Amino acid sequence: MSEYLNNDQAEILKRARQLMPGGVNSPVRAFGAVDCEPVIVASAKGAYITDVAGRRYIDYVCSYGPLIFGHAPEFVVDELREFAGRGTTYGFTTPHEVELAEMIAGAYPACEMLRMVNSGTEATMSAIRVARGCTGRDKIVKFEGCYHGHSDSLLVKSGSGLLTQGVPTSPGVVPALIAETLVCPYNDAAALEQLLAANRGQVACLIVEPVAGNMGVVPPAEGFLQRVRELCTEHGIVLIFDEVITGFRLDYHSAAGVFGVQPDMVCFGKIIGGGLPVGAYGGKRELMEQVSPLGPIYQGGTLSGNPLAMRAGIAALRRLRDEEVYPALIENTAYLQAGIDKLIAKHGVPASTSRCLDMFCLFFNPQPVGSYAEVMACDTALYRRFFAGMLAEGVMLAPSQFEAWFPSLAHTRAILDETLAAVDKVFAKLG
Ligand code: HOZ
Repeated sequence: MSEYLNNDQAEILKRARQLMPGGVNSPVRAFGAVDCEPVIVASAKGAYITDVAGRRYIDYVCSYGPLIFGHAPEFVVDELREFAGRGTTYGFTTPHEVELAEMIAGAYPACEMLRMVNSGTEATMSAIRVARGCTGRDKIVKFEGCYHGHSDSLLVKSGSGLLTQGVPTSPGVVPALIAETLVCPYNDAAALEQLLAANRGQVACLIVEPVAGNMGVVPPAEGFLQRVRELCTEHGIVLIFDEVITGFRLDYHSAAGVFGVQPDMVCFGKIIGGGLPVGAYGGKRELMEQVSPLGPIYQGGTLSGNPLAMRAGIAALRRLRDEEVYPALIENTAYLQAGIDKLIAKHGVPASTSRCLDMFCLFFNPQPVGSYAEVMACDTALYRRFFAGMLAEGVMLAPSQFEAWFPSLAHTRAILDETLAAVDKVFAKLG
């Protein structure tokens, strides 16, 4: 048992493991890839999470992206306090979902109409259904190492937890569905061109994370997204940007705004709920008008547009409109990267860093990482040792080499310096 685990944690874990597979509700939380006992979180505030034993960690997981202002920012908590007493779910339309939908559509030109759902998985699953329904085609294209949630069609050569568990295509997905999912190497426009030429007239949609954020952080190569856009237009394929991580995180206008490429459809996730469980999918009016009850393509949900999640999202997006937010977040992330780069050089650690604006990753691969193959070449055993060392120093990283780091605005310069001091110490022991 690791030294940071006290009896209470052990007891909770024992009970958890009796009832939930691996003791968790999402595989990455089992800490299997880092050979540690999982941390059981009691609370979180700002840049810190605290476990049930009272141990505090600087948190770079930040719920995998949505906590741009850190944990439990007062303005979100106040909003929730104000609205919680008015009812937590109704099963009817509210003004809140209209307000949030207007904010999202106002920031994202391709998102002319949208539907709120409860998670990124629901959003991507629904978007591909719309694309298939509208085009009458069955095949979809995704990229190796990109993760779009856990719906059947998308669990093929997937990133995130599937990479971490070493099972990129999940059993239980019927072979007939796997056959409809064409997989292409990320950042390889020539391979995509060939794939589409070989499947002309059969592909409904292409789904892509504009910045791959579920195999660490792999930014799009120069011109890659532009070429993807051109090819989709040429082949009559619905281009879907999965902006579950990048939407309102990279910029108020999301990755589409940053790279100047508008998709036909877009999926959002936890960020538009200010950290509450939310997702949304949307796109061109002619596509979204095919969704029930306007059109025949069915999708619905009792909790969709949940009033509390909408209020938290509205509160977060209002703050995100502040001009200072993104430059400050990018500055924090760049500071962290520059500090780690210096320490890699100082200690001769076989690692490199990757950053796209405010998304960051430390790869245990000495070469710059720009593809799935290069991600797979990372030394995961070394990451395991690094992770354990950082945890012992009070810094919480994602328990997998294949996840991004998400610094927040609550990560002050002092906290970042404390993190870098921890990296310095841990790197010194890795040699
Ligand atoms: N990469 C995942 C989110 N995009 C990690 C979270 C999870 O699977 O629980």
